[in-house]
Amino acid sequence: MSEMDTKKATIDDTGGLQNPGRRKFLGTTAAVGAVGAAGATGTGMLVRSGETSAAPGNSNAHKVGPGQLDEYYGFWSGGHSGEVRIFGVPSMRELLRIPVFNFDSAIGWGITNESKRVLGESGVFLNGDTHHPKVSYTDARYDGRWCFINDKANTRVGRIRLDIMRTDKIVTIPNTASIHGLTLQRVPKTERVFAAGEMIIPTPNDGRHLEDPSEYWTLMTCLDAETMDIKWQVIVDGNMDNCDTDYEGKYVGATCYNSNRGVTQEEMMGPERDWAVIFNVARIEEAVANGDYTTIGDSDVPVVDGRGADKGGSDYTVYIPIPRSPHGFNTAPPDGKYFVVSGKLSPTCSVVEWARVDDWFDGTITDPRDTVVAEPEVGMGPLHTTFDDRGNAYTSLFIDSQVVKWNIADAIRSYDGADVNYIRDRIDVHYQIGHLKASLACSRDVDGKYLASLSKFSKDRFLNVGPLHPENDQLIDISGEKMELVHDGPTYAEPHDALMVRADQLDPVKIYDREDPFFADTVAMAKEDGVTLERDNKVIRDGNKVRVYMTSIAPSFGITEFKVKKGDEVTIVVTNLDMIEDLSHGFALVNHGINFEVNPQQTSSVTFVADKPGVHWYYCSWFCHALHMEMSGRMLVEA
Ligand code: CUK
Ligand code: CUA
Repeated sequence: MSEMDTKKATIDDTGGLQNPGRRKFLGTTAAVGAVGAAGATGTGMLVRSGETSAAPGNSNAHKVGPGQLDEYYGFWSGGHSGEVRIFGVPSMRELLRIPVFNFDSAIGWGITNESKRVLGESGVFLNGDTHHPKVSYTDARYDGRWCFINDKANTRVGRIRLDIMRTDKIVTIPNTASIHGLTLQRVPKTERVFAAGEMIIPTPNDGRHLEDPSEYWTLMTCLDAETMDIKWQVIVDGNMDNCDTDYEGKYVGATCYNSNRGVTQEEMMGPERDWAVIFNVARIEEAVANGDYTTIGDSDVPVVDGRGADKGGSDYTVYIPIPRSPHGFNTAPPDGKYFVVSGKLSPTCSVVEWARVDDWFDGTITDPRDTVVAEPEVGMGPLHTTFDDRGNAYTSLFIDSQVVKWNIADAIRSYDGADVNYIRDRIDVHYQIGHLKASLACSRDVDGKYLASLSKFSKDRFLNVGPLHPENDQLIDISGEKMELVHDGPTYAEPHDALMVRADQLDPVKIYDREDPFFADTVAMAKEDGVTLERDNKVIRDGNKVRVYMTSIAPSFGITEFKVKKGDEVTIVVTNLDMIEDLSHGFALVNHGINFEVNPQQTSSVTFVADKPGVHWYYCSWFCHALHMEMSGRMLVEA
């Protein structure tokens, strides 16, 4: 720990901040309005002193030696790289990159027919922006079926199959723009996926109301987790940011930082209070069943009207006032009794009791603010909150570049007037922390062992690699009274969120099942051609369409030479007959922009036009054998 350039934060008795100047900075509307986010960043960077944080006594053996396996799978979003990454935790070793909305040269995502079927029409986009990976639940425990992920850039939701670790569904969400918050039903299991549209637009967005923001809206979308069909949408006041569900399968809620529905920064930051909006899923689905909905433009998705913030809510929604542009929305495990909304421009977190949300919908509470049971002051720029198994919350402080640990029960006592200090600890992070997530903290199995801190700046922590610095995803041991930084994890652009699943909660396959639906359409095509993929090496001509079926067994392709005519549409289908774990091949066709993976027992295919007469070599791109270099063949294209 001695090399750490950290300062030890001081905690005063009131649980407040050690630097009144900074508190004043953000507490003042004018100052915030004047400097905006960039100024806030600068302030965070300036307050660093040189003291060292030391926290002896934590119990975790966080060193993972060569050959040792990690305790957790970490699912990291890849931000505007458009992918999802799998880390081993606590080693923070990157194990896999799973392309979702992006193009991937290594495995041929966006090149193969199988990936193009998943990408669908939205495959014309080469970019995506993933923020919030969420692993599916059964009874609020990770069940290893799927990981869902949002695309903020192109308004999509993707699903990754966790048995093969490949994306199998991508859906473009209509009537709204920029899916940001994404969350899942926890109980009894994940049957619904909730996607929060962030940016307000005219509905329908067809050229009307261009210059009339009072006609801009956004919607919450519910998808069927199994089919990925869109079940319904709810139009809301304001906008939406992050979201989460309860532990009873009744509600989904989202933060709103733009209750004004403003279009400039000043307008968005204006109100002293924005809100968290909670959706009553059963009532919404009842309205849909009763035909009490509209549709927007060409879309046939049922849209229920959940507006009514001025009245506190509607039949379907309640709007809970929260100070100053709240950001994170996180339900506390293991029982999900409370959720915590992090204030962002307010130095507070708001704790809401889900049971009181019941009371509001039942009519026994009339003021939505009465659902709030605590509002602790935690520090400057609170963004997201995560939890341990001992009743503590951990909030990321963007401006302070800290994680603050506070006790929920004490915060509630303090809100009720008791003289207690709910702050337990603070630790500096490097720097400008966004999300943070403790191990299993979105599930009943929360274990309070590790916390990942996703920091936007790494500044002086790594060798200089030019103007684009890596991010720094730090790992903090939270098993003891004091938090202890145990690892710096440089990452590429730009994880927003992460979660950890216990290693025994996932069971990915090592070799494809020949019946796998991922390539079932390709298998069906072969069958129509009378081809048995597991045996045949055949070229089938069908007019100007040519289908080349070949096997691969290390170190050879089943076909090493085939001939087509210029202008033919060529489909190459490769089936890897190797049964040995880890024996993947690749198929790269020189000067054709083609490369893709063929893992053990997998079938992969690509379709292109042979538009260049001549000899074109193909080769295996995954090092597989001593004769890997010789694993090649030629496509002969007649003029
Ligand atoms: S986030 Cu998406 S803007 Cu705080 Cu969940 Cu980074
Ligand atoms: Cu097959 Cu390299």
